[in-house]
Amino acid sequence: MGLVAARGTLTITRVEAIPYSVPYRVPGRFASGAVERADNVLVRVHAGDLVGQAEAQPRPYTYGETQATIVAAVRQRLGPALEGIDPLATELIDARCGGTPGDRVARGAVDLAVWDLVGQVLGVPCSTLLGGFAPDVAVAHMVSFGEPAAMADEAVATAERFGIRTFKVKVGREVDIDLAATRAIREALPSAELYVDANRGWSQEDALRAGEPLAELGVAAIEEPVALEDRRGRARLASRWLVPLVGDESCISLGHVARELDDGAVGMVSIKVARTGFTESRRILGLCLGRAVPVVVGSQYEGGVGALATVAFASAFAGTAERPAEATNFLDLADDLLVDPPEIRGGRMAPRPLPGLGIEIDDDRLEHYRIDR
Ligand code: MUC
Ligand code: MG
Repeated sequence: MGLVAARGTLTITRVEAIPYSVPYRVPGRFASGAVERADNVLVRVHAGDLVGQAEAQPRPYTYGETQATIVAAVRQRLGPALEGIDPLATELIDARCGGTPGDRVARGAVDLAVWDLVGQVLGVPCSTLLGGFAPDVAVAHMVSFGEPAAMADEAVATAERFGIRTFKVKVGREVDIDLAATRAIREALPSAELYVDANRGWSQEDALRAGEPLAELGVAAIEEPVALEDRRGRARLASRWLVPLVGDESCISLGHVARELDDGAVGMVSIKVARTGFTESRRILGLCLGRAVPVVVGSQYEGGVGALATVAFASAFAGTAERPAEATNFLDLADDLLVDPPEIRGGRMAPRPLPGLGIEIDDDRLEHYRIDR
């Protein structure tokens, strides 16, 4: 079926939100919170016989959303707003889902599921639809809080098993512990690329104290050092540090990114498809390219379903493929919903060469882990 024939012949009939809970092998622990289980929501957008799918990860400490609010937003507002629309009309769908400042992760997942559907309708992988820049991308692994030696062991094991060479070290505790953890990983992996993420855990003084020794340890970037409200402080640190200050929680939408760039508060932007879908993430990328500000494709501890979306976006554009994408923390899960986990070889991941995102859910596992019956 060609594009012209496809348009208008298919409409979205139903949107499902299925909450599920998968245990972690290595819980995600960081300055702003913790992820002890993957209490996520599987979003399914139906049109004809096709189903677009995506995963929403609630992060109450970042967006105020919980598993329950995501389920409610999809079931009560976003799903009904999409019924009857041509799934190829992604801008119309985005407009229908907008209009509120909240529900970011719910809206991000709906957008990703719609794009998965679009790819299936057209018979093209999302990575190709979005831009098809690279066949694969290098990936970065986030190392959660633990004893410094244990964090180094985790990084070494991940490097040895998957060939990963880039690690984002969670900091934002006591500066001395942060430095000890970063040093332990640096000593264990002397040639690895390291950057750190404080998740707003430092005071301005902590950040000033940590910046120089971290640079001496060869840290390539420092993410979200201080409180969100401290816009001047962020700008001060950004102008002082020789390495870029990465905006994550301060850059959760196109408007936020514009403000942070105007403030001179960030030198790199974390784009997370889990919160801005493909539609708004692409706009954020354009804004950053227009200001010559580099981006990193970030993660919110996605499972395998989310990782496939992250890698599809990261590989689609020159501006995203040039840096390792954070797509590997599905490795921390004790189990997953996918029939086959994404593969990482030589520190790289490829989007699935299948229509849409190539998500194949294991029905038995979904039945086992869903919590709505
Ligand atoms: C990050 O970059 O901050 C922390 C919380 C979350 O949702 O994702 C992480 C990663
Ligand atoms: Mg971050």
